[in-house]
Amino acid sequence: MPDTLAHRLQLLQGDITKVQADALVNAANSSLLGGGGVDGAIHRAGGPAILEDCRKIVARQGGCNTGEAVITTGGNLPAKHVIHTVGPVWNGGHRREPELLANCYHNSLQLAQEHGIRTIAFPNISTGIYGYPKDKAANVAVQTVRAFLAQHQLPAQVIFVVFDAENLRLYEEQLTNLS
Ligand code: AR6
Repeated sequence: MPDTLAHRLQLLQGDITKVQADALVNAANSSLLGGGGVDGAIHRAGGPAILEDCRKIVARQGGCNTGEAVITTGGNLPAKHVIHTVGPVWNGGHRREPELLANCYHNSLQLAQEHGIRTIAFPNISTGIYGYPKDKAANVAVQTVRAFLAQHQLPAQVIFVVFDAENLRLYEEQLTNLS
């Protein structure tokens, strides 16, 4: 990977709600009304303003389809915005899961770019409750983000935030293979 692209990718382990970035991505569900995992953590830390914005989006467009993304305030989070995207539920891999997961990353980055966002942090979408195999998901995430950055100036920085040791190892592997 060209040096300039490698510098635009960062890896962090920890709680995404603590990350200083212009936008955090939330692994939401299509209701946009909250849930467990990282979704629960983001709504808890960000407070009711996020849910208020989500309700307005639901009133306008009835939720968010798998692979699509919407943007709200970051409420009390250090991040100004939250981009909510809906990952696919893993169903064996033959129900367009890779394409839908790639859409999550691509559409979140597209929305970030449209809002002039310079730094964006992603959790490992679909790899918790939705059961997507972590190695396959890491590959889709890194390849999709890399392809987007190669074509666009913004976002300038993308931070992959891993929570568990297995994802840390997988992302280290993916990012090393690229450099
Ligand atoms: N910071 C960073 N990563 C986290 C955090 C955190 N605070 N908490 C969990 N993770 P999941 P999904 C990691 O289950 O699989 C919700 O109920 C976690 O270890 O949050 O896309 C939604 O409402 C895993 O690697 O999201 C949906 O119904 C990754 O975040 C459903 O879960 C994603 O795990 C979405 O399932």
